[in-house]
Amino acid sequence: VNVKRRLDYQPPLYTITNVVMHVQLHATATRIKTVSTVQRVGDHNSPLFLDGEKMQLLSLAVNGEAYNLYSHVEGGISLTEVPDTFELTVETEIDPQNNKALEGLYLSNGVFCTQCEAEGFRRITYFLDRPDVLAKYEVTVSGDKEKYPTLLANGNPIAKGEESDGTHWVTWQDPHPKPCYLFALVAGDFDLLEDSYTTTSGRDVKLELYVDKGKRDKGVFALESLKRAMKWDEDTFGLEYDLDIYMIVAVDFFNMGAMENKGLNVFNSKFVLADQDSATDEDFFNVESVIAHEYFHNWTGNRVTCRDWFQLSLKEGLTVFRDQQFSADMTSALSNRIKHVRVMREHQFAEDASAMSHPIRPDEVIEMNNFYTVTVYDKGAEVIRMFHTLLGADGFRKGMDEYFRRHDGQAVTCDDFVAAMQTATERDLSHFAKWYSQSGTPVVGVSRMYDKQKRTLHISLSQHTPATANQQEKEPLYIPVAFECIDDTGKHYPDDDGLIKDGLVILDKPSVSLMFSDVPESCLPVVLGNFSAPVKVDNPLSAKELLQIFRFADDPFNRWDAMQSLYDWCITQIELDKSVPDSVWKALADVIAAEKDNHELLGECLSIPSFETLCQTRVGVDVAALASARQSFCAQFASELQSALLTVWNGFSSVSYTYKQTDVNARRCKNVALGHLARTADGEALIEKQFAEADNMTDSLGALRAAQSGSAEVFNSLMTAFEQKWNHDPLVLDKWFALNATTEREDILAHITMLKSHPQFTMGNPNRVRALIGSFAFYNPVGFHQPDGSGYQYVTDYLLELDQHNPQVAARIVTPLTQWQNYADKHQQKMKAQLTRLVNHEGLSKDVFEKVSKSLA
Ligand code: HT7
Ligand code: ZN
Repeated sequence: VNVKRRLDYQPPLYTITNVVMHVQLHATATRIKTVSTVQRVGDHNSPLFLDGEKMQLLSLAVNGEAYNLYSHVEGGISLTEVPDTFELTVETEIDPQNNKALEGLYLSNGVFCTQCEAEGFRRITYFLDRPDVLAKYEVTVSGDKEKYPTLLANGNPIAKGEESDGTHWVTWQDPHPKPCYLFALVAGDFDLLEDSYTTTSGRDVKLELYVDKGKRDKGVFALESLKRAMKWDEDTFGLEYDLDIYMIVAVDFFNMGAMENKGLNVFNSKFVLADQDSATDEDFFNVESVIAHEYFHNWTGNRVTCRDWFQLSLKEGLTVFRDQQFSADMTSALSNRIKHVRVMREHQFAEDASAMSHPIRPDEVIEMNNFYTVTVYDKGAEVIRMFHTLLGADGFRKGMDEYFRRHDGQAVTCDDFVAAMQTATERDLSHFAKWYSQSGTPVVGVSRMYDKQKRTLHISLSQHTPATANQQEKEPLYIPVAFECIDDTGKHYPDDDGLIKDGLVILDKPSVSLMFSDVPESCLPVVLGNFSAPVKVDNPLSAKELLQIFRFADDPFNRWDAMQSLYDWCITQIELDKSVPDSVWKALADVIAAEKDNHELLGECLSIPSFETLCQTRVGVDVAALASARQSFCAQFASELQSALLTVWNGFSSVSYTYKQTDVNARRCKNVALGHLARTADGEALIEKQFAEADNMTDSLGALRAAQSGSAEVFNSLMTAFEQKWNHDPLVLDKWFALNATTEREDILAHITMLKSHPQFTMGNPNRVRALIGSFAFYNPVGFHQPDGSGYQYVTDYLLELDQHNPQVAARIVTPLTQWQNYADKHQQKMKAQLTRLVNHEGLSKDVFEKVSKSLA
């Protein structure tokens, strides 16, 4: 296998400055004629290597003359003796209808659509498919007018016409040089939503949103979100849109969430279509955030792009951070922050503890598609957030301005980003930059010593990063630790030496000591406010102390986190066959009463840490034992706090649905409470009432989720009603598939087998596959980790089949199997047996091979 290494980067030997393409659409035989202006870079005689895969080469010409000094080599063609500057004409033929990998140009559901990031353009034509080759494109798309009335590509439409044979064509011109991964083409028959936006400097931009026929009304929220994102980027970063038209197309078959192609974003319809009947509050949130994410890429990704794919976090970490800030401004800061932290703890920490652990800027890659990870995206965003914390909003803005001033129109590296931040703010960020190269989750240890006589408190903060698969040696990082010291009356204390500045302690060596004089014994160190760094914390605190933090910490994130730690502690008690003290139940009832009107905090505080989060605070997890301890805590929680929970559930008088933050918070609170009440005798009636009366998907789904932990009979009858109602809507049906897949039941594997033959299920659609098989593997711990290994075997069987069609999606769903390190030996053996089966399978894709072989190494 071909391993690519970051340090082997070489600038391109040739570049392409101009591209003129003609694409003649045909379901099984699309023809593409590409005329590229090629230039030799520097003084050399090396051949010109062009990437190309899975196509037929029809002809090749240099300066208009047929050229035969080329040979097919692995992954492309090699041309010798080419002139220094010339026009290269390549004609290729591809089969979009049978492209089930959904990379390059594919035809699904009657829609032609491209996905070129990371390396899909090489499935359309032979090209220098690398992000540091930037060219201007003019693209003519032609196709059957009746089947494909809409023909789109990047940039502005400059000409169109019709032929007598029933075809028509449109020519698009994109004035901005771009790497080929941002190329896009779409053709189909859509409904169109139109709008416009005037930028601060007065440029009128046409906004166009293309959706499946009949779904216009479900696109309104996405279009409104786009305008909010455009305004926010102007206000926050001074960044305006730079073309006359911005198009978004929603498609049903898509490997990921969305794609930021210049001027022509392609979206998974799941992140565009939303209305109150069919979308939950969470769906609305996701639509707004993904719309914003792709829009923000126009500057962080498109105008300034990546030099090579190892630098992916340059655009993704930064753009995720930007969309997080936007969402926090549009909705609310606390629930957003908690959402991000859950992703980090449930998924990124798990990745970092597995053999797929990698720095946010990876060093070695076999298949680039495998590196669109929670590490590159979400830990990458946490690193950007730390810049923001350290430099302040103004310093960060200065750094961003400098980054664009230096690099607009270029393909650059993470080091270039750090350098711009550093120069603009006159800070030495060289130690901080180690976050780009070191993988693993640091553990920040907190220890304290109180001297009763002297009334002094000594607190030591230490850091340690456990070795990871790719790196044995770890160095101390530069970690901003938000810090509060509070006593049991809520009084806050400064440290003697002023090491706490603006609420932050910089932990930049193995350990740092803080001294507090003349303080009471009840003083506690409260660390990592707002999750100020992507680390785990080892701060041994009793239940009483955690409750003290909940009562008195200034930082609302810390208050929530104290409750999470308290629940984790309670579950540990149960694992140790001990009971949860009455004082805790009493305190929890007080918490609910005290925060009854603070729906946002209460909703979050009533949520018990997920099974996946609990795994990250334990080693050698015995799945059935941990799941049963969690269950039993949840059951006690419900019975001990039943009347308080009922008050919460009743507390939100249901006015008619609007997606506004106060209502979102209240609905969340109500649905979390219902989830608990499901485990009580009254649960059934409440669930049925909510399900019957719901005027929106959030409450319907809230009832169904709650029913999952109540009686099977009620659950099944509600599920049947839901399926009948929503049979026609695949996006809603995905919720139903996922609920089925995450239910605990003895016959879960037979049940999934039955669902695979549901008329709406198809292996060809990644959303369906993720809903059913992905949800099972990721979120049904008891079913997936069955003691006899049948869950692992089931998923493996499925992946072997899926891998033949769509390796990218197969490689994502294999993730839980590769994270065997966290589980008890008995699980590990059986997980590895299936991984071995996979790795030995003839014809396995390099996508799955990379993850599985690393995991077994
Ligand atoms: N930049 C986009 C990444 C993406 C992608 C990558 C590989 C294969 C398919 C893909 N679809 C989209 C999405 C984003 O981060 O905005
Ligand atoms: Zn992105």
